[in-house]
Amino acid sequence: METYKHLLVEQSDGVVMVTLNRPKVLNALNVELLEELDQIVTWIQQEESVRAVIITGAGEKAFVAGADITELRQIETSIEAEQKALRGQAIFQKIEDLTKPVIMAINGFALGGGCELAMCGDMILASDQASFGQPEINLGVIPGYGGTQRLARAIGRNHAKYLCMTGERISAQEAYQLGLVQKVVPADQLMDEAKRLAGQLSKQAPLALHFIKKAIHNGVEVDLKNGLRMEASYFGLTFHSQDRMEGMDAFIEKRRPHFKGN
Ligand code: CO8
Repeated sequence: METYKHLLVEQSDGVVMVTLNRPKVLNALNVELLEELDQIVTWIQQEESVRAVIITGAGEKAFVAGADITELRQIETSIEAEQKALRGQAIFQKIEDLTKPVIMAINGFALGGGCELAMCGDMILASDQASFGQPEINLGVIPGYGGTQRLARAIGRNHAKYLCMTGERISAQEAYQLGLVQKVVPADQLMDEAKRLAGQLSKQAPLALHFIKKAIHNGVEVDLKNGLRMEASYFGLTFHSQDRMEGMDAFIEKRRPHFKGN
């Protein structure tokens, strides 16, 4: 594994924790950090021993307070802005497409690019001190790392329009009520809960986890009939694995399954 300037990476028992580490600027996403994120995601995907991922932010205040506005200020043309948005989108997509479960542990502000990054995880766990929002409108621009698209899919068009058009921040509790966040926990319990959840996921059958992600991601983009067809096909594919024999044998033998990922 490489060493990184803006990321802290810890690995134990099949779980990798990536901490975005620019706390002086509330972990704002600059180009260097994004490229490092791309590298670590490539490594995570390739590394068989990694069975679950946690992404969080350094410090007590922020997960990520958005793209780095000092860098955005220097963009000179529409083409350059578009290219930078596309590059960030591609990196975020790579996170969403990881075949392993990704928990976003939101320890504070998740704004702009931070909210967009959070939405690329499989589940969002938030501290009760966290807040979410798409404040790009206050800068005279729109979300560029997927905010208009993933937010509308996550909470519906009207709530997404409200948040993007007003730029208002919402609390973790409100985000939970909207269905953006899956669980809110007291701030001092966030990392313990993220590790507990990651530990649980790291012991599930990897192929089945992968196909659940794929079926849900691909399924929501098509009509129900085709989504169901897709589900049946992925269901069939899980029957190629040793893990499904292990899961079913363990049930019959009244013991815990030991999934190996084959
Ligand atoms: N970029 C750069 N620096 C930042 C950012 C940011 N997004 N957010 C905070 N900082 C810096 C501040 O400038 C400050 O630095 P300094 O100490 O040197 O003055 C430091 O972090 C601490 O911030 P504050 O003093 O402002 O802390 P407060 O507690 O008073 O406020 C807030 C916290 C409310 C989070 C406030 O910092 C804020 O509003 N930040 C900006 C939030 C924002 O607008 N985010 C959206 C950015 S745009 C975006 O994400 C677009 C994504 C798509 C881009 C696609 C093309 C590239």
